[in-house]
Amino acid sequence: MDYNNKLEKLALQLFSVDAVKFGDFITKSGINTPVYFDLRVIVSYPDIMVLITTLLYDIVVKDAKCDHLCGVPYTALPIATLLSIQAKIPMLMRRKEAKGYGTKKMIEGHYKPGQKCLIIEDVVTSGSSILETVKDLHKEGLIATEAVIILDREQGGRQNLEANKVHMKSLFTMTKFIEILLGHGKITNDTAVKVQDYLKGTQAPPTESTVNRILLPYEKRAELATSQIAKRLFTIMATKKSNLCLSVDLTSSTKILDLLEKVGEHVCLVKTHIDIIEDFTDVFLRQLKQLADRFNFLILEDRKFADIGNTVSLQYLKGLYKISEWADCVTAHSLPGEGILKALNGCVNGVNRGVFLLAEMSCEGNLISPDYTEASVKMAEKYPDLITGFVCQKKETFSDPGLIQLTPGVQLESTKDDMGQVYNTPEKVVLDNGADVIVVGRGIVTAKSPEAQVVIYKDTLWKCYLKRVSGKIE
Ligand code: 5IU
Repeated sequence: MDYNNKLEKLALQLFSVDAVKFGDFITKSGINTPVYFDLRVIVSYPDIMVLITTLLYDIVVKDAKCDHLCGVPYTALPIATLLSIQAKIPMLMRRKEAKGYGTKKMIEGHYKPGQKCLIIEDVVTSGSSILETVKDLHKEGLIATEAVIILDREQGGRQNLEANKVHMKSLFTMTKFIEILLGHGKITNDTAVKVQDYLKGTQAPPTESTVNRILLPYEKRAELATSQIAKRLFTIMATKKSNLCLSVDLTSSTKILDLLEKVGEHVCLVKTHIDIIEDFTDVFLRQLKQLADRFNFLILEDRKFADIGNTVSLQYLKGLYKISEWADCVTAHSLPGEGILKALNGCVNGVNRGVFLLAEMSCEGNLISPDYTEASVKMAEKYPDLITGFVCQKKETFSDPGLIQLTPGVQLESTKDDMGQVYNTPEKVVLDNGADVIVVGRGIVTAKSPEAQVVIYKDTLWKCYLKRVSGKIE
């Protein structure tokens, strides 16, 4: 029997066991629908289970390059089990609720961060169930960018999933399914037209996660972050009520330490350019670390690594500065490709480290194109433990709510410097452009009273953030 015959057979069998019904129904989300799928009943029909498994195996699973299969609870769980056995690919199980005791683990089974997981689901409407599973897998450092499903209701799920970087393959679209039933005289033309009209008029709303990066509070995003450094930074931001990163572009170590002594309590992150300091010593680093501990901020070395992996690894671990030993995170260009992310390991001597990847720059005439930005975001997806976020200027650049948008080029007035730097206002970058952590350098450092100015920036930026998450914009 060829593929199309098997599909027809499956559609007819599903119809005959009432896994699909026509009439007037109300869906989970409260909308009326003339067609209703309930695939939970298929566990009572071993022949149908076998047919579904064979088809899913043939179209996707047999060629899938994945380390695990994971069914979306509950209907897809037995199907995932059968596929796991047939393909000899280990399965993972996602809980619906976290255990009430012990670890709050949502994913059962043995796995390692960085492994790939193929998602199995029965019916997709908005795609939100798959996205919940993806989120839980991401939290464990697993990669989930592919899903295979039985039926796509064609109500926006595919688009929602694509927007969240999940590619879906289905056995049936609703249109195809209806066509088969109509062709076999199982439903009338009227019913088929009703379903088609319904599909045209009823698209599921975009799922929460395609819009929520901008509207979610930092506490919530800490929970969604995979990178440990992103988690810590979000938590610090929420605790200190500060989304301000101070860029200490000063060439004297004592001046840096004096400044941080005065302003450290107001910032969540301190950004350094270690190679501009003229009197650098190890003692400076120790004192910087002590300030970071005392005032609870993280340190970002803005090294903008840009070489081949081997050189970057040496620049990161060795030399005078031994950046990996003291910087919680660093910045890196995506220009050299993935080798750079392999060099910047997410864990150095048992301590978590992060990377902000450059996806855009604030200066006029920079050569970064929209394609380059998109490719940088794509490249980061494979390194969920390492990537803390992106240095970028626009909210559209990425959607993952567990990642941080670090935006430089900010002053209270929009201006420029005489070497191409472009400044936007706090309102513009937080409310319009999606900035999560805002980098301010000269706006504070060269002010007459940095200790007064830092409070102004902190309060202004935090107010913008509160307005943003209140949902009263957009
Ligand atoms: N920085 C930018 N723009 C960028 C990137 C980094 O300004 O696109 I990537 C750095 C440079 C400087 C700091 O260390 O952020 C901004 O300092 P001022 O606020 O003083 O311009």
